[in-house]
Amino acid sequence: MERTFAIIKPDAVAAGNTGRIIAMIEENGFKILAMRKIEMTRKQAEGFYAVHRERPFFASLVKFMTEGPCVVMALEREDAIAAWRELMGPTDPAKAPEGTIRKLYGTNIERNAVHGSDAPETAATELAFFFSTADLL
Ligand code: FUP
Repeated sequence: MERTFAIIKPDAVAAGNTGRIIAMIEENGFKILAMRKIEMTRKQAEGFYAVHRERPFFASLVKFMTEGPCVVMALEREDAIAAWRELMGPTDPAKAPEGTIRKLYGTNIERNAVHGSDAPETAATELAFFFSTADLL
């Protein structure tokens, strides 16, 4: 079993797609270990996306991620990191295959509905950023 970190981003929450995305997560065999609806502060968004801080889209990304509530989740499944990224689809919804969450609910490369960790190390860091050990037992 593997764990990954997921976010239903502010665009998808505001559009009323939280329930449909959670249903897709469960239909695809993920167990939701922990889940919380939050409004990210600017400091949290800047910290979470610190790896992108030199990129031209950073300020806009932080603004988007703090514009309204999002849902943070710890997911567990066999091969969870790769399986969740496959279900999300690629970063740019325009390039996403039919049936993926970003194809269904994403708008553009920034407003792309969901986040997922890209490797075991980032999954561990991102899970610990939003959840405590006691949330993940
Ligand atoms: P992903 O792992 O698919 O979420 O993609 P990245 O880690 O490359 O990017 C993280 C987030 O930065 C994306 F979800 C949206 C944002 N981004 C942009 O806004 N513009 C870009 O050109 C690339 C990424």
